[in-house]
Amino acid sequence: MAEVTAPITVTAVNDEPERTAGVVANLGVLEGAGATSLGLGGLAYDGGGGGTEAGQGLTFTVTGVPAASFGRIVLADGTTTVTAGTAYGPADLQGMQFIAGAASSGSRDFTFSVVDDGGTSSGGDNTLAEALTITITNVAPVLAGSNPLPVLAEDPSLSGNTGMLVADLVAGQVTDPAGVYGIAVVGAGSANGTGYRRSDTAAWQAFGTVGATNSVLLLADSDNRVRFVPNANWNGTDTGLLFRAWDGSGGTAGGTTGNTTLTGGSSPYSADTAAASVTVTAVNDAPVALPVSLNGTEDAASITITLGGTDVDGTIASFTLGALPAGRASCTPTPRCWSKPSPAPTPAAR
Ligand SMILES: [Ca+2]
Ligand SMILES: [Ca+2]
Ligand SMILES: [Ca+2]
Ligand SMILES: [Ca+2]
Repeated sequence: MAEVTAPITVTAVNDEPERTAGVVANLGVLEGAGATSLGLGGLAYDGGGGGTEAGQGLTFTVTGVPAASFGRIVLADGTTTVTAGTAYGPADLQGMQFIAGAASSGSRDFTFSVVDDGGTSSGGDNTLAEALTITITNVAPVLAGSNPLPVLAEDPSLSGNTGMLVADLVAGQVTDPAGVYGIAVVGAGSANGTGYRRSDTAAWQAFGTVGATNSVLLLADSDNRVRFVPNANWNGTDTGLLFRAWDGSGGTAGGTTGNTTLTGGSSPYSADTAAASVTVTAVNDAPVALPVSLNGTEDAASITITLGGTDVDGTIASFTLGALPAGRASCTPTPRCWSKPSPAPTPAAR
């Protein structure tokens, strides 16, 4: 039997590129982090196929970047923004960095593809997709103190007691990588007044019961205000409004309650609290004269009159006589009664 030689053609099928060195690993940074390497410096790729396609040309294309609010990817120069859909050289890829944006926390992906020039015919695969997740961890705000509430005069009118913007209360007192956000009120009671109030519109409302597990969250915006309503006639300095800085990375704005049991670290609340002081200055209230009634013995040489009065401030200095007993006019029998210093008796009256 004659042998027949049948030609067999093996068609090359392209394999996807392979990473031959380096790692593509997730990246964690703190809120507000400056340019931080993506850790791609050691990367190397070839055309794949276990090295049989090492000579293929490669193209590196960034396929996904975080939104600018989360942060941006930049080249090694720290300023040139990397954009999705753009091809970069291998050295550019190796030097890429991340700069955190306004976001205080969260995770987003950075992706790129490595494409060789072997094509995709006959079921070939020319693309290696790479991805890493960037996670931002919040940094708690730091609270240095509180600015004082405006000075009040004793017994302020409610309409005139407009308190203070939360934004002014903490102006210059809070540092946070993402910026000042607001306060978490953890105490609002006072024995010197009917309490502190808050307002985010024209209406004032009481804080109610507040504490670590139900702290009232107020944005430092152009609406939220706080004020103190002192007791009648009270004056002095009260420090009953106690709060932490709140960076908004947890909890909901709008006067809702938040749990400030955990503070500092990566929490939304400052480790330190601050007390807002409010000074109420004394106002001198008018004294009140007490009525005086007299009893004496007929023909007595004199009847002692003791003047009395009350003053909420304790500031009675003197008495001014506005009217005297009617003296002779109400005296019987006439003409022997007289009084001082009503008009001195005239000789004719005696
Ligand atoms: Ca290949
Ligand atoms: Ca923060
Ligand atoms: Ca007074
Ligand atoms: Ca007085």
